[in-house]
Amino acid sequence: MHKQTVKELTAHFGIEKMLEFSQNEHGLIKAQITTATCTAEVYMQGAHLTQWQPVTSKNPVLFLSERATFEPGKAIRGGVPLVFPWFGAHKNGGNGTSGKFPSHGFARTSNQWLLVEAGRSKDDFMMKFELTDSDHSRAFGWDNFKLTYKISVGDELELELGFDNCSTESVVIEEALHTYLAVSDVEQVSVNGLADADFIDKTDESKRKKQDEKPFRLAGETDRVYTNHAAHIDVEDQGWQRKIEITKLHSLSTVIWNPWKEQSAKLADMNPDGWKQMVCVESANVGDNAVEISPGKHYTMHTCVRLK
Ligand code: TA6
Repeated sequence: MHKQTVKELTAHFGIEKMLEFSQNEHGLIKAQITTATCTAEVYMQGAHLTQWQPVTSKNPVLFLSERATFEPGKAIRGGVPLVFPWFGAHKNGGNGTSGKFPSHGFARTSNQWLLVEAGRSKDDFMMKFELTDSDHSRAFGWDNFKLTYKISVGDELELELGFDNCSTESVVIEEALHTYLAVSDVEQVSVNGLADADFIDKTDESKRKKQDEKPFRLAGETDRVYTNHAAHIDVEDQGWQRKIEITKLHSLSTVIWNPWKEQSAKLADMNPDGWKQMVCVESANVGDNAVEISPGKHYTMHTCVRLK
């Protein structure tokens, strides 16, 4: 598989001062987007959006750990990691991103992503990436597929993840747009849109529980997979006097995660107090809501993040 170089990306897609490419000391290539409405950054590895900042917002919208690593094969802590084709630890084991079956699948650390389209669309800027089967994916038992990931940035953020089953068999995928939202102080935040929803509490032996009707305020380690949940989420941030709305299409799982103090301290790529500045609100299809896709068929999940 040919890997696009900075030179090739710049020649094919570069737009002076609007879309520029650079490479860090570890060889990771980053796209820097600057438009009248926003700035954004996307790493080619994992097609990983690490920053999206509308010019109207004085505070960051996406959280990016100050200790995040930007090295080949390592997941970046923050922005929107792309979870595919399994969520969490693989049933065959391997919890770390370096394990045989890396946590959250192989897509987010793959250097096989190709940029296939980039350009302006109205006030937004759109980039389309593709990941197809390779020796890398076949090592995990995944062949004959194409993943298409469209990122549109402007005063809103739109993400669209499409899967094409190019094989002759049905496949079951898990997927998540593992969005790290930046907040002033997670203890001053309430999450609306979960009332009465069923969830799996991964901090309590994966027990199945039901959300009450009150706005959800995080008060400790939180790791919940809401099932059959299609509703939109509002994250109200008292400290920054703002609301972030996450809407979605064709996603029936919503994951809410914050490691809190104790678990955060175990993450080498997170400041000890990093947990206070973030909450993950993930549009997903996982577990009970994993998606079966027939041969030759396609499935696309959408999510939109906007400041209100
Ligand atoms: O989405 C929540 C979760 O599955 C948590 O259990 C925690 O593992 C988090 O993802 C981060 O996973 P990572 O592999 O990026 O450290």
